[in-house]
Amino acid sequence: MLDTDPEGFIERVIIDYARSSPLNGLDGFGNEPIFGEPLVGIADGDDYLFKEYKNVVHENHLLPREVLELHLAEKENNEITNLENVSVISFVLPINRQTIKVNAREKEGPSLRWNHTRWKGQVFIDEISNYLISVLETRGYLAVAPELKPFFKIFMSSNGLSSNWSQRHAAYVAGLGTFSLNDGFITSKGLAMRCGSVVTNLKLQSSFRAYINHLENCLFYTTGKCGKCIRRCPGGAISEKGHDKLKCLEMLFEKQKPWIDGVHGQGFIGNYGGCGLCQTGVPCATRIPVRKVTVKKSVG
Ligand code: B12
Ligand code: SF4
Ligand code: SF4
Repeated sequence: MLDTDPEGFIERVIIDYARSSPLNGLDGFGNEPIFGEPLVGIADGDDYLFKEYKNVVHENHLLPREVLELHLAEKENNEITNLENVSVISFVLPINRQTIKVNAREKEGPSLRWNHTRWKGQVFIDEISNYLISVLETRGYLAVAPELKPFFKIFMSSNGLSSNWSQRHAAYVAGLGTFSLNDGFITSKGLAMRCGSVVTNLKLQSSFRAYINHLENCLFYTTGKCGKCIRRCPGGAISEKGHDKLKCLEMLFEKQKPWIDGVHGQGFIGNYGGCGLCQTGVPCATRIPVRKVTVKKSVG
């Protein structure tokens, strides 16, 4: 199938792994899946948007081709050096609906289910990325998950915080969704999700982008209304001007700490709670929010 329908093959590998891997399980909650069925998109590694990300994300944001070059430079005596084609496989893992429902009831900090999703979910993202890499490497292709490499970095910048490989910006090129007022990435399965990506030299057909700008799926930008996430944020980090990353960071790492260390925090894991209140209890949590169209009745 890799020869005849490579895009379908990759999608199947990701979906099947998410369905069958024991690591996609919330062991504190009857082993319910952490994530539902993934969305998969493909980006052309030479898409012009990746060059724009040197301005829009960070000057050190890597081009997919640079990712493969850095990977090759790490390995000595590499047999595969062909960089004729560069593709980015991006995947979105929608958070379990029950976790979204429970977190939507919270007002000060994350629910236990969200907290476990933050930490165990990231372990699963690393595993699914490594699995996809092994599938591609055993078939003779280069494959790299940039976030798992030593060259992955997060910088403090004038923009707040930025990494040199932004998963959501890769997903945007791969046609999986757009950003929003709170910076969350709204996909066809909503913004309550986590995501990952793998860069490869396998030739793949890129996915269609069914949007014309990077804010199209957010009601605030399309209708001037909504702003529900502004009221959800316990740290005042979201306003009509957007998402204040430093306030968000302060909430996540400092202000929520006493709340999590107290009675609410029993059973919490990781070095911070996770929050995500802006991703739950909002109209874009599990879908692209619907714009209400008023049709005026004509008389006569
Ligand atoms: C650093 C970081 C943070 C920082 C900064 C967040 C941020 N917005 O960048 C802090 C600590 C605040 C944070 C908080 C959270 N994070 Co965080 N974080 C990251 C990390 C490691 C890097 C993000 C990055 O590089 N950002 C780059 C900057 C530039 O992105 P940006 O400012 O949002 O981008 C704007 C500009 O590009 C602008 N723009 C202007 N012109 C143009 C033009 C074009 C064409 C485009 C596309 C964009 C654009 O639009 C964008 C939106 O405003 C990623 C993992 C990764 N490697 O990607 C996870 C990640 C973004 N975090 C994630 C999550 C889940 C969270 C939290 C919910 C906490 C939690 N774990 O529960 C909160 C939510 C905050 C929020 N409302 O977005 C998820 C995102 C899930 C989602 N649904 O969107 C990620 C992708 C982790 C993952 N593997 O899934 N995070
Ligand atoms: S809650 Fe409303 S304003 Fe906030 S991101 Fe979702 S659609 Fe946009
Ligand atoms: S993650 Fe929490 S603190 Fe950060 S913007 Fe969302 S609701 Fe606010």
